[in-house]
Amino acid sequence: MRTQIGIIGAGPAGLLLAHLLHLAGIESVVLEARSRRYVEGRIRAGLLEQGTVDILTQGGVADRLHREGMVHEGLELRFDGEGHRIDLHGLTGRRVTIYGQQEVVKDLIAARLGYGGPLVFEAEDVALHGLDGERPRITWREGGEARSLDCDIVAGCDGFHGICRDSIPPGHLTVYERVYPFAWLGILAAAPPASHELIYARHARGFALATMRSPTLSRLYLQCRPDEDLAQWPDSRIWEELHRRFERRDGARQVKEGPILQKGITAMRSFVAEPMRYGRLFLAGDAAHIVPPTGAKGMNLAVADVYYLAQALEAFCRGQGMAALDGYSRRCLARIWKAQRFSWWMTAMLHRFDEADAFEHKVQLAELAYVCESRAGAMTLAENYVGLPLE
Ligand code: RFL
Ligand code: PHB
Repeated sequence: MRTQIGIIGAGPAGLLLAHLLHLAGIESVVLEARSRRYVEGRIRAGLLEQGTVDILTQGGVADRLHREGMVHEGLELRFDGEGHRIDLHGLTGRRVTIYGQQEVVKDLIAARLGYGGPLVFEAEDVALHGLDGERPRITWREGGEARSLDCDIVAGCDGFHGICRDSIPPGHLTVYERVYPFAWLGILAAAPPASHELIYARHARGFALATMRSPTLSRLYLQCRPDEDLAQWPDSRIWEELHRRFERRDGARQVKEGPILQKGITAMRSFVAEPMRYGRLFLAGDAAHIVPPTGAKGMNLAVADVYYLAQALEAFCRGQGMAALDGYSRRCLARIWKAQRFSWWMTAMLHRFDEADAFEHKVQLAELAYVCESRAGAMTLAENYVGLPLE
């Protein structure tokens, strides 16, 4: 088999890249390790920057997003038992949209299958060969049968635990990493959201976030230990802890309880591998970088990467040589590092650090107060949260 672009991974990055290439008349094959059911059911991100919505809209895959997505113009920071609204739209003129990542993935899979684009699920033992030459080859097994694909370029969109980054020989990548001493316990519950906007709460017992998927589905997160055992968290303990962390001075209980449909623990990490390229392999999304979810940047960065990669691949496929592809990594990383800084900053400002002393604790509260009381402080949060421009 032969194609122009071999894409590893059918997450938001791989599927959107395949779609943007299709719109530009470029052929690709997408290989995914998991089943369609699994990738469509994987609950993860939920917050889309306006730039992400614009890319999906221009790509013609946002009809359902515009029908079902919830547009937000602000968010709440809660600390010391009081809420403070950050007026994202008033400050920046931009909005964000709540729409589950798995819904984006479903829409992109439907689009891909709708025009008959090759998309292989349950591809086993995917391996890359000849990346430093002009004709890279991808091999895998499908239903026990050995398969291979020759291509011009390989796009590594296989997430943090994929094989693409590890296919780069030692010594070619520089890795920057920070692992945080806590994780998030996340639940999806059949209950109306606590508020019409997201609430980011800093509490002495730890951070908590109240977000949503629809007017009847809440998504709630609690800071927990990195090695937390879910078995120690029966539903009643989760609700009790949520009520305490969102507590208000007036004693009002805002979090609404309902049947818990899903529970999980998410590790918190900052990670960047540079450059996002080796020979004819180009990395995009979580395969190259991870951010802690506090800034809601992970999926948005994946979308920005493939937007740039699709442009560079178009130039390459039109016969303009490697120049645009040579600039890909640098162009992405300039934006990625700003999102890394923002995600790290939001994480530091809102979480409980066990080793922090009384001085650091006071500084953390002063920083929150500054962000809420100063227009410049609020703007720093708002312009990063809604997404820096995609130049
Ligand atoms: P994905 O989504 O991990 O997709 C990679 C795909 O590659 C497949 N794969 C392979 N395929 C073939 N061969 C192999 N050897 C393979 N190995 C892996 C995988 O099965 C998978 O289908 O990466 P991608 O496309 O780069 O997308 C990145 C996003 O998924 C990620 O950044 C976000 O989910 C992060 N994130 C958030 N991002 C946001 O923008 N806004 C948010 O509100 C937000 N909240 C979150 C989040 C991530 C979370 N978790 C669970 C990590 C909240 C949470 C709790
Ligand atoms: C989510 O809706 O899952 C979500 C929203 C904002 C975040 C993280 C997760 O910062």
